[in-house]
Amino acid sequence: MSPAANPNLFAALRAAFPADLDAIAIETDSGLDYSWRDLDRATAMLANLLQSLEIPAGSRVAAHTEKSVEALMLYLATLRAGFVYLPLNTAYQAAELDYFIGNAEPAVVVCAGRNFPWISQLAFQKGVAHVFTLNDDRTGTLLDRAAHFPDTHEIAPKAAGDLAAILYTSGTTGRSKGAMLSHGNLLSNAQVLKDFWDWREGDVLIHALPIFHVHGLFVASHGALLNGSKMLWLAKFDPKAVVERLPRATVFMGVPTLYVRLLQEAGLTREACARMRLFISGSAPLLIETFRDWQARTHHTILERYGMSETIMLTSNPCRAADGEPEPRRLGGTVGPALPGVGVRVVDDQGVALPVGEIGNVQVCGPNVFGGYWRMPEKTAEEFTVDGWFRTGDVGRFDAQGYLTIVGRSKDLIISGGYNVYPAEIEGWLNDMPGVAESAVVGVPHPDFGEGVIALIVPKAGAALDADALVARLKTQIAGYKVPKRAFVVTELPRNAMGKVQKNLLRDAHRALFTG
Ligand code: MCA
Ligand code: AMP
Repeated sequence: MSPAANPNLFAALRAAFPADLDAIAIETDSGLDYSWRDLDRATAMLANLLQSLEIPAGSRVAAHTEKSVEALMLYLATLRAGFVYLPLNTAYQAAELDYFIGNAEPAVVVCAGRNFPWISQLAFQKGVAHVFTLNDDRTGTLLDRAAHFPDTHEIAPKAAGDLAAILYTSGTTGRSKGAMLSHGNLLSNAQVLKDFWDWREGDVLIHALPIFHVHGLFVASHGALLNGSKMLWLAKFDPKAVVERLPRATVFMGVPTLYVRLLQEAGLTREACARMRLFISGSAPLLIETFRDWQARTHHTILERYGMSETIMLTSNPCRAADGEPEPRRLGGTVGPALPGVGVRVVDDQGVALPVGEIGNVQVCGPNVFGGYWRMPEKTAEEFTVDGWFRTGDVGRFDAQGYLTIVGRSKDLIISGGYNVYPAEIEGWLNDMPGVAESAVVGVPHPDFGEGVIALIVPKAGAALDADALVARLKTQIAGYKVPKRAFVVTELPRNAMGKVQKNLLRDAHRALFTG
């Protein structure tokens, strides 16, 4: 099948490789250069390996691997071979992995060698047929095995609606849900962004985000790959390393915490950013102070955009200036208008569209919107309206120019440093601890993470609780970024007449905890 006729996302990415396959595609912070030919050959070998396993069509390939170019290649190879990629944050511990592996039932799990003993045990118990290792220094059984396979591979034919990836997003109640994204969802969004963000010849992306989530794996990587652009690859965000690379780059993407930390670098100057074309922020609200400080320091205006795991990108401030205007109209505090082809509406609780300026529920539709939650038809049905719009759980308003401002969330969600933390999940863990009667987890302003997670814990009658000890215990159970930065033992939680915990009062009472 010709690349143009194959809706496999990898076919489109491969077709965008530059003619000179020996040009550098990725330059890493450990001093390695990968050419486009390297990407092509290594993904072919990995795809051949995956296909040799004779796993059924639609099999999931789960990756719990540190950020590395080889981990990116595993993602691309999974697409190439026609399987379904399931990225897992390496901060997840045993209980979290137990759930994801049990729910997604992957045929293949790839993990770091040092985690092989516990992850393989867990995976084999759940019936996973193949567990490989992949370390961040190009070692491990995955690459050892792939080395025996041919370095050419016919891209698997796929339909646009076929599943390409599953991204778990935590549920407000109950367990995490796997958002099912198709080749068509990912490719249509990547193509829209290529045009909307004006990707052009000579662009160079600093890739400093993790590759377990939409922002780093899809928005950043697809952007560069679909434009045949070089990436300056950082295995971990390091503000000094970013500043050092700015003079050789044109595009940077980050969550607000990255911008806050970059502003603390003396080397972040107008001169250092002279070649830069575009700074993009998303995944969490960018404070207007950060937006303004960035403008003052670099003379660049950050472009803020908005998206979700279920939908990829939805809205964006403009990249280009409109006809007759000297500058692109990027408004701080807003996430811009709906992207081309994406429907965004603000409705009241009855689903009636609200006029400009009024605050309501944000609902969306478009070719980028996912097909549903993995094996959760009831949850899927709940989150879509009868006329097919997805309820984002975000609350916002439009201005007269069609710019959306996100003013809050109807879902009980904390976003800390760009990572989502669901209070219900943390409260569940705390409530299970001996001596705990109940707990409430809220987010309060944090100068680095945007929101800082805190917990208020009520002891059972007669129990003496040590909040720090409970936090220390939580750290051994769940991903570190979810663990409350502070916890307090309290005698009771404020409740309204209906008996519901008044989290707004808790947030107000602790508003200045991190910011003074
Ligand atoms: C790390 N820690 C955190 C966070 N990250 N605590 C709260 N919030 C966080 N985000 C804690 C660790 O548990 C650890 O705690 C300590 O900080 C040091 O860990 P380390 O990994 O060294 O931290 P770091 O390198 O400083 O990480 C901060 C970070 C990182 C660079 C801001 O969180 C990050 O890369 N965030 C980006 C997330 C992202 O890509 N989100 C996109 C989601 P201890 O010392 O106690 O053990 S996609 C999305 O949201 C949608 C679709 C969209 O619109 O893009
Ligand atoms: P996730 O579940 O990780 O996909 O997170 C999606 C959520 O992140 C959205 O529903 C929003 O609440 C939030 N989000 C993403 N980008 C922005 C932004 N620019 N401003 C405010 N919130 C954002």
